[in-house]
Amino acid sequence: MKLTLTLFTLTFILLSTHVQAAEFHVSTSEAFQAALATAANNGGDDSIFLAAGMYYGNFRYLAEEANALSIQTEDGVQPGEVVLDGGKLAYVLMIGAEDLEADFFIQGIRCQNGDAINGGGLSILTKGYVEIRDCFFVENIVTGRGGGVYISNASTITFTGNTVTGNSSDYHGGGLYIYKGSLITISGNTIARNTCEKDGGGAFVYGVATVSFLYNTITKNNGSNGSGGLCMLDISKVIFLENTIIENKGAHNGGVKLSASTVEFIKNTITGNNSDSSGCGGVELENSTNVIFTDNIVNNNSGFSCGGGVSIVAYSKVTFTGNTITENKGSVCGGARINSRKILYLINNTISNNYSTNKTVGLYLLIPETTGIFHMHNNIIFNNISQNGDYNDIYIEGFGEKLTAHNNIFSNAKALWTDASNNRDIDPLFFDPDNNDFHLKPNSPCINAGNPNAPVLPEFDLDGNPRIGLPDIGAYEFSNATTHPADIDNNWTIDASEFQTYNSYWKTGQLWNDTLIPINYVTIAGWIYKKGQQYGNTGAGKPQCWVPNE
Ligand SMILES: [Ca+2]
Ligand SMILES: [Ca+2]
Ligand SMILES: [Ca+2]
Repeated sequence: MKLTLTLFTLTFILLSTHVQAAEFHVSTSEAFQAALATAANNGGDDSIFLAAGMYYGNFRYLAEEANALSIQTEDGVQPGEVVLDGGKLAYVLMIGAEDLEADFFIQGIRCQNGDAINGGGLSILTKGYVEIRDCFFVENIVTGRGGGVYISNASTITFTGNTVTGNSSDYHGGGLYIYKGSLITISGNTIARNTCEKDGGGAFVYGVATVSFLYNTITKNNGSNGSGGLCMLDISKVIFLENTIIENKGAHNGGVKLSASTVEFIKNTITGNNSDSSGCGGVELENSTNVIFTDNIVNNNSGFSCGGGVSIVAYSKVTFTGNTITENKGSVCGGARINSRKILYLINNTISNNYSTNKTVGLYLLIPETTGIFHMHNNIIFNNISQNGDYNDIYIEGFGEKLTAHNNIFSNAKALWTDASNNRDIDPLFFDPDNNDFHLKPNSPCINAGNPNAPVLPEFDLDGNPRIGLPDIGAYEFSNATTHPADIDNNWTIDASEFQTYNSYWKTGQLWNDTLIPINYVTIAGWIYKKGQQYGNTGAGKPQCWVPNE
């Protein structure tokens, strides 16, 4: 009925001189395909609304006009309740507007069981704007690029809140493949368990001016002959912020490989990624000019030749601050390998407990230019173990013009410092390194022992806490002054009403200080409340830092 009315309206619109947007409301596969066919050449912008349900078919929109199209769920339908199923016969949804500046908005649909050359779940060709939001791309396969999603030549792309799982490609981009564009924002997506034969088991992005990659979870993807989690090549600028990259695997790179001129790599967690025949386990940045690598946790990755945790090649400047690089394994270098041509700042990092079979373990620097400058202040580079090398903690190849090292902790270094002071070989007293807690113990010699005049000194530590007194050495500032968030009156006891308030917020999923309460915070609050006594803060990682007083 709605469709009939809409077609009547549409006829009226086409007869009138002023073209307006048309609306289609569909609930069957036939009606959806008919709406796509009509929308493709009716000369106006269109919106197609789908009712909840299964839609079997291989749907296509071949534009004969540069107008916009939106495909979305009916009001009140939850994301994923509209299921498009390709039956393993061809692509699920193909949108062709090649050489047209047509805009597309797709929201809330699930595309599954596609089988195509490129973009098994969704394939979009346009020069316009593409927005894909709250969709699911599940178990699609391709022989070419982009098992789940393929987008080519769009000028601007917003890819937000989508779930891309279990897709596969015989070439690049198991889950997602994006080819060219000027401005791409990929945020809040889950990209998991996708596989490809070449690069980018989870996602592959090529030839884009600016990529913002924010708040995504990339996990358990596999690139059997290339890189595992994510691969981006030929990019001008990448902003890589607050992503979680876990347990991806590739032959030549495990977690993330970026080839981008400018890289801002901030507050990411990179753990348990693995590269088994060559390359880097965790993060590999190549062909860069300027790199900012700040406040990242790179833990328990395993690489083959270049670096277990991190490998960076930059032609101008690397600012490497406030990171923990721990428990990584590699053959040439275990922790971080940095090739910096001009300026390298290495300030307030913790690079510990890495392992290498060959040369160097903690930090391996290549300073190839005689004019190179390297400033190393306030770092803990400790307990890195090399099977065959002489220098466990630091190995510098090349000379440089100025190499300074102040207020660091390390055991041994192959380095010709031009200026060095206050460097010590001493146990930093980590809180619980066996359980990956590299916070400082209350009696750590690193507390207030950093250089306050270090260049680019991070204002906040890896937890986001401010400096207390003089800066501490390493990525974490020791702090035992913070009370548990459940302790509303900050009197170092959690009474019954405080616990019940906190617990009820957690149970009902309400925000507490603008964040969802994690279950382990509630567990700790309950334990302190049950003990019925004052508690203290040990300075460990949250929430384990809060314990009843003995
Ligand atoms: Ca149209
Ligand atoms: Ca301090
Ligand atoms: Ca209290």
